[in-house]
Amino acid sequence: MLFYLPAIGAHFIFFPYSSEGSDILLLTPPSSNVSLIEYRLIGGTLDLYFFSGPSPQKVIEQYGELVGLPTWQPAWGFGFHLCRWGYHDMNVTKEQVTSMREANIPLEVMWNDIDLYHALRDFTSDPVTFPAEEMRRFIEELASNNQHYIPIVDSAIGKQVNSTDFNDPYLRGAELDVFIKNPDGSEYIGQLWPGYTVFPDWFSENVLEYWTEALTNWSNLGIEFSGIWLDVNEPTSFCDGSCGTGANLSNTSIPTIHLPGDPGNLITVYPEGYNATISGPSGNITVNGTLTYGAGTSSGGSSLQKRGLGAAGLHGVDLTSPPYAIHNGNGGLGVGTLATNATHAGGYVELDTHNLWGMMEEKTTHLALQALHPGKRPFIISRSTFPSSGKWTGHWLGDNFSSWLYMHFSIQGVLQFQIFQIPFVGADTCGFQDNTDEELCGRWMQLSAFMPFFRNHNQRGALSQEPYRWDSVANASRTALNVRYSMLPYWYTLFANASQFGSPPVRALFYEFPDEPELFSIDQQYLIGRDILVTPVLTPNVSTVDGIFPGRGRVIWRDWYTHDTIHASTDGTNTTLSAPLGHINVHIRDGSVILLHAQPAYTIAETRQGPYSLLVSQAADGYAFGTAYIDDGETIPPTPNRNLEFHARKGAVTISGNGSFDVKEKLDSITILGTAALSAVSVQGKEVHSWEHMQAQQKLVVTGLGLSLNDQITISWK
Ligand code: MIG
Repeated sequence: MLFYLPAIGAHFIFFPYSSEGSDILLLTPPSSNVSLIEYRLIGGTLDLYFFSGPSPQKVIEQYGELVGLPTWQPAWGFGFHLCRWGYHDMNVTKEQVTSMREANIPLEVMWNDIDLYHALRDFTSDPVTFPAEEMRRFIEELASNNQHYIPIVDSAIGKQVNSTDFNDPYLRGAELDVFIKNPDGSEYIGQLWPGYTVFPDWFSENVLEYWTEALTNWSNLGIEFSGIWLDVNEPTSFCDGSCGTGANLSNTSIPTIHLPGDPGNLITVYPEGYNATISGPSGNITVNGTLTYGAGTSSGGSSLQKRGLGAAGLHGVDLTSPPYAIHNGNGGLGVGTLATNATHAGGYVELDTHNLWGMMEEKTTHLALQALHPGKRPFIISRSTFPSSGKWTGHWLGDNFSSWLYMHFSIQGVLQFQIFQIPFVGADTCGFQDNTDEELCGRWMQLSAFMPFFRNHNQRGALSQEPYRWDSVANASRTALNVRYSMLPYWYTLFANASQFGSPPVRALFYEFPDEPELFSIDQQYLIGRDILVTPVLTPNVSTVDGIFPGRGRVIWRDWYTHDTIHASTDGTNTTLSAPLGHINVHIRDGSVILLHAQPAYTIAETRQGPYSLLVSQAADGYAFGTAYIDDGETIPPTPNRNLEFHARKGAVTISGNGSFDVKEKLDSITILGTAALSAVSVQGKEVHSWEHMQAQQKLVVTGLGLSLNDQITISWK
């Protein structure tokens, strides 16, 4: 928990390190201004750590020192990812890649969900719908276009149902003795999509060998993935306890599942404000040119109750749970997951280690990917996390809903995971559960373009929501992706700082302005690093948005697109900004220098092969400062890199650097905001004429530079 102590003006984190189930209660007795935190643990040890800050950023960094700093992400991971449950064969999957290209919306990574699997089993591909050799060709074609492929890995391994059924990942795991057991040493058999399943035991001796072999075999089969999506790793089990022990495994009716979108489980809910009676099931904003959004009533609040694993049903307290029943809101501790008496190598029981399962899977997967692709940064996105998960994986925020409420929640989620040191995080853009609509999806594509992990993911059977489906969403996506890809050097530097120092890439406003209490509760805006303020639209049927511009008038905020100075309220209250559909407000803080890609392209690789530009946003006294970290974007550090420093004062900008990485792409242009009228510009001491000055924005743009970022650079004007 991150706290602020007004009396001493310091922030601190108070962190209980325990993997036990627990209740953590924040109690504020009536008529008291003192809050108490009560920890109720059901076992294990409780270590308390205090991090004294004093600044919000410092406490987060200090916490990172304890749990481990975030893994380095490959540059391509910052591209746009497209996924859904329901790309039911290879052709449909390929069509997405084609349609994205035709719509000229950058697609970096194509994903498949469990549709890919044969008999819903891990490490397979369906021989009819996803033939492995054709998948190999498809993925190789992606690779030849600088694109990537990511498949899902479920937590449970399908048990063989009879003597003629072979499932190598099961057989090999049994042979290597890597599966979780019952207390009597027999196999623990739960249930997931493939029916009866066993679960890898990450404590077991051979599990890394097993997992590496399984992933390698899968890749060799033709599923030549660049990264891995780890799902249902709480881990999920659909039945109570070891339900397969003693059961008839060839009973093919197990489990009885009505997949979303199938008859009996149709998806009929739309976002707040969407009027399906008027607009029909299309999700479109307009019918015959008439705006329909905003016509209905909000349904957002009720969807909160639908969170959770669902399929297991409600149960009384499990006999194997301890006497104190924690308030987990889902019945007994084994509901929807492994029973508390499931037993690991070394005799560890699930009761004590449950919360570690996902993190240990992430670590094992990370090491397996390193073995498969030596020297390359593993790319993993995982659902379950625990302190130190960030060392191994990124995270998506799980099954959200296609609603304005959940789009808003995604900001809180991303901010929380910065504190947790799992900074590479994002929501299912346009929403997972229920149907999205054109307006929500357009706004959400723009918001997520300014989040670390950017993936559009959708529920099986819901309205299709790829960004090319609606013209307005396509436009909004192209615009926002263009900004995102140009900002990549900035994101990349922020993540290098996260991996080296634990600094949070995405920040709540008060991290940067801790003396302005009006910012403490702001979760509708956020900062990317120190310098970029994002003010998204989070409600339907509006064309303006309110936001606070931190600094109470002492900071000059400039519009990202126009470079105009914002005339914001100076007393910590809201300023209203124009925000028509297709426009997301982004502002640049003064005193900043940001390195950009000058030619954002279709893929990250092509973008990185283009030239750089520099954006200098001077403070009133001319001061500005920034840094950039550059390397090859894929090798696990230590690897050659270059650290650049940018300094500006009235009349000059200098660039200096150190490191052994050879930056081949040239600095093409520089934009300096906050310059008064001028008559001459010099580059490296020589006067140049390829410049323009715009008085309205006090903007100097110098083009045609062709400078090497390996050299010291000085640009001056008078
Ligand atoms: O039990 O693989 O959160 O993203 O599409 C549901 C199907 C399993 C849950 C994931 C979701 C994924 C879905 N999975």
